[in-house]
Amino acid sequence: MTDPEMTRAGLVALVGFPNVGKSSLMNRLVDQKLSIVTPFAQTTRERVLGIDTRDGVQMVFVDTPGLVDPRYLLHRSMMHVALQVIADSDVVLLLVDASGGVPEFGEDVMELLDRAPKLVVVSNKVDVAPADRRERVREWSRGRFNVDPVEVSAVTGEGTERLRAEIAQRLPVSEFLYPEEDVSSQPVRFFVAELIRETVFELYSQEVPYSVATKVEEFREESSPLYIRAVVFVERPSQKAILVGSGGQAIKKLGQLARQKVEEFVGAPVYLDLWVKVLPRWRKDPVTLERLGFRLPDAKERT
Ligand SMILES: Nc1nc2c(ncn2[C@@H]2O[C@H](COP(=O)(O)OP(=O)(O)OP(=O)(O)O)[C@@H](O)[C@H]2O)c(=O)[nH]1
Ligand SMILES: [Mg+2]
Repeated sequence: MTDPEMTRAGLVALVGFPNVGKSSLMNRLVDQKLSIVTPFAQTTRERVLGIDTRDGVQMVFVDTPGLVDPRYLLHRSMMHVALQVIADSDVVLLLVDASGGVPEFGEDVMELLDRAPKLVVVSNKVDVAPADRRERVREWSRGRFNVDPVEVSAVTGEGTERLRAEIAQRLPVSEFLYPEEDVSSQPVRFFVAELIRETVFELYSQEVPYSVATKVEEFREESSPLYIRAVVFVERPSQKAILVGSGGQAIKKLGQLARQKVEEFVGAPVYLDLWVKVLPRWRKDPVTLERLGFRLPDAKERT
């Protein structure tokens, strides 16, 4: 047994603009592919938990959707999740893409970040960032938050051990929050749905994936191969036609690639029964969003 007086544990939020590498860094820190990664912005839509327990320290990472100006009700849900996570965490990792520009956050976000008691600015993608850009992030971090950034690459792993040490020293002395062997508190169904959605990003042109939501509707663990029935929701019949493709070729490819990822994730053979359904305007409709499992801000915040 680990002595609870000697252990540290807490929630570690990963926040920042879309596409800065939040999900990639979480996967790197937990040594597992838990959160989906694509070259496109606004991939992550919900909070994704990744737990890492080693050397008497338990870090419960919370990957979040990018901080965006909401255009859809779905975006409001995404923003709400990110802000809530900042407020709830023990340590906040604010990620910046060192190969891009420095972010300008709105007042509401800045206020929350200023109040976040333990903020670590993380300059990511240093493997591809020129020296002058890295320097700009340093200046920005010192100017805005009065701290030096920790420079890392989620892709090569450079700097991540230092980051781990910076996180550990900021975590409160506490018993572990989850059993030591847990890697997430989310159900396998969630990860399966996410892997299907990631594959949609890989196979279809940029507009379609943003209209897609995925849900696992049946998961028969006792069958061999595992039987999983999942639905890919789109907003319009024309998108359904694109997803299915002529003679069902496209959906077949999607099913095959997604099945391989799911098999790797669950470590067992899988029968993936994939369906496409039209759910008109689901990104804008509170009822369908909630049915798909998105948490919405209170009605008064939705205006
Ligand atoms: N070269 C390089 N690319 C990276 C690094 N980290 C992430 N990327 C790439 O950046 C892109 C976005 O990565 P994600 O991890 O999906 O970014 P995110 O911040 O989670 O994005 P959203 O969920 O859309 O907000 C992907 O193509 C990654 O492979 C890094 O350290 N170096
Ligand atoms: Mg992400």
